[in-house]
Amino acid sequence: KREVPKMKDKKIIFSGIQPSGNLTLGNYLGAIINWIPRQDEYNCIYSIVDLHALTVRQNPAELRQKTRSLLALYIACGLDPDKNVLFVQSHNGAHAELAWILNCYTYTGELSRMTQFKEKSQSHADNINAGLFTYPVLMAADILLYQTDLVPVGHDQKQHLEITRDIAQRFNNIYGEVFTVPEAYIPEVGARIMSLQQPENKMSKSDENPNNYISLLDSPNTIVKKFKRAVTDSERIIRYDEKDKPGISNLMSIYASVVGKSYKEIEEEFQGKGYGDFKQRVGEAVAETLKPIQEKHRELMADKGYLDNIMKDGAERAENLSYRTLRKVYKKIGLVPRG
Ligand code: ATP
Ligand code: LTN
Repeated sequence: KREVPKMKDKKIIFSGIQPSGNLTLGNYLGAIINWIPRQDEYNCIYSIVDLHALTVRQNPAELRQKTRSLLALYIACGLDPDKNVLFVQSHNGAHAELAWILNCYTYTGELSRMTQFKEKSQSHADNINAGLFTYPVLMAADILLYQTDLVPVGHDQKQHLEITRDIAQRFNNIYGEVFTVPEAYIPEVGARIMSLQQPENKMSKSDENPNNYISLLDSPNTIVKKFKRAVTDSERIIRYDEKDKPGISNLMSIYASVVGKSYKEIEEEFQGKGYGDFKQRVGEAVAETLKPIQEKHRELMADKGYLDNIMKDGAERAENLSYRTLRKVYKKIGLVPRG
């Protein structure tokens, strides 16, 4: 039996990813890669946020499969289930409960300014549901339930972290110090991996065109092919310039994150070489990085009992950690204790 970490013996990290598709290289470099080195220093809690995924219509069988696969990927990427609480969001009812309450402390005006809401409303114009609108409130509940100090995410979540902080501060101003006000951790390189075919858009796992993203489960051949086809420019010089060379700059930030080189070192490595050589090398480097993850993922997916056990255990630990905050909130706002 795994131990429930004490609430404040170390600082707390919380983050989550939606099981809305196969993880992309963007999710890996923007988020997960920054989760791995912190497992000893912090108490880390990582969720598979299936309730968030429901804001876009999901196929039930696929959602179930993707949820398990994402748990296996968390572990395959290097998250040790003994050191981190890994759990499925819907397994802890406290998330939905706190989200309802926080909805009553969040203004529709601030929600309507969220860029993710605006973007998803455009890409899913036939299903602009209320869940999509209040998505950031559920995310605030995820984070605030655990008295989180630090939230490692990609750049696209910056605005959601700001609203989370606003909600926490607003609540604390009325009722006293109930919530820790969390900080975002957004990496310098890799926080905004762009689409391979449309480098002005972010790489997204729910993109309709698989050539736009690298899935962590793509075969080495597919990975190299997708990089070879990536949209670049006509200058034929490998240098970092996000504005005028978004395609090449994106490939450079991927390569920089994967091999740990600076942009300057990359420019030197490929001086006098063509885009073809560069793309080939980026593809190979990514394929090499993903190979051990894919092998571990395959092994884990074959062991349903093991994954079920981790999920069950994670849910219990998450529940234990979060109920203290939820009870405190209920008490502060005047709900009668059940006794
Ligand atoms: P969807 O396409 O379903 O909206 P997504 O690929 O954007 O999904 P999320 O589940 O929303 O992924 O995000 C999980 C984590 O990955 C978040 O921390 C997010 O900031 C990060 N992330 C997502 N896309 C990128 C990207 N292109 N570059 C860097 N980080 C990213
Ligand atoms: N909203 C995030 C996923 C997410 C999350 C969270 C991230 C849901 N709850 C809590 C960090 C902390 C997204 O769309 N990427």
